[in-house]
Amino acid sequence: MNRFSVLTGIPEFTKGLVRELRVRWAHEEMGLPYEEIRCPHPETKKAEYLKKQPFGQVPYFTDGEVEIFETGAILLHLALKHNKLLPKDECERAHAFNWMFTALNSVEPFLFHYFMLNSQDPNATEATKTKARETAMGKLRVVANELGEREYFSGSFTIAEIFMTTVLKTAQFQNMLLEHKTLSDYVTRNESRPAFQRALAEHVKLYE
Ligand SMILES: N[C@@H](CCC(=O)N[C@@H](CS)C(=O)NCC(=O)O)C(=O)O
Repeated sequence: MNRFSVLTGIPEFTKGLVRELRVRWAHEEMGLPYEEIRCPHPETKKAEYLKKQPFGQVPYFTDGEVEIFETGAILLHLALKHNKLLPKDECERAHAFNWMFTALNSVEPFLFHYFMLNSQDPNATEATKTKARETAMGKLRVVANELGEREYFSGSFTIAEIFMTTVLKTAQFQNMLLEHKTLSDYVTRNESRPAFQRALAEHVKLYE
């Protein structure tokens, strides 16, 4: 049985935004059973946990002898092992990889940087925050332009869409999609998938 770590004892505002949701969602889309390993927040910084996830974060993941801890690697492992959520065609598959890494490399770090400055760093100046927001908004403009009126970035629903949706959800949370209706519709459309709804229903139990 696949297992992965999830956080408990974290603030309410993180509901729906924690990266373990990607792993749950992928399992639900692929029809794979899983077990969650609940970890109270301070426990993830202790030596025992750091053996599994050296940054002290969630999730780490195990599938038999496979023990890994990056959501990108976890979803790639699942997609390749089970031959699901990736196109068979080489060119289309390469595009799915491209959009997955766009979400993780070219968009997420900038949204996260702005989030940290804006809400977690009391010493950040207004000028620094404005600059970080502008940079992140620039990334969103590119992404919106690339999606255009299309339904998916990668041509069909692949793991790339799980990454892009969860990354854009953090932009939506920061009111950064107000001028990009196509992106907020994209998030809503993917969130309405039954597999996402099942994953979310399990995730929110962590806050009860
Ligand atoms: N690159 C990692 C990032 C993992 C990550 O940032 N996890 C966050 C939750 S979304 C976490 O555990 N934060 C708590 C902390 O850093 O103490 C991945 O995608 O798996």
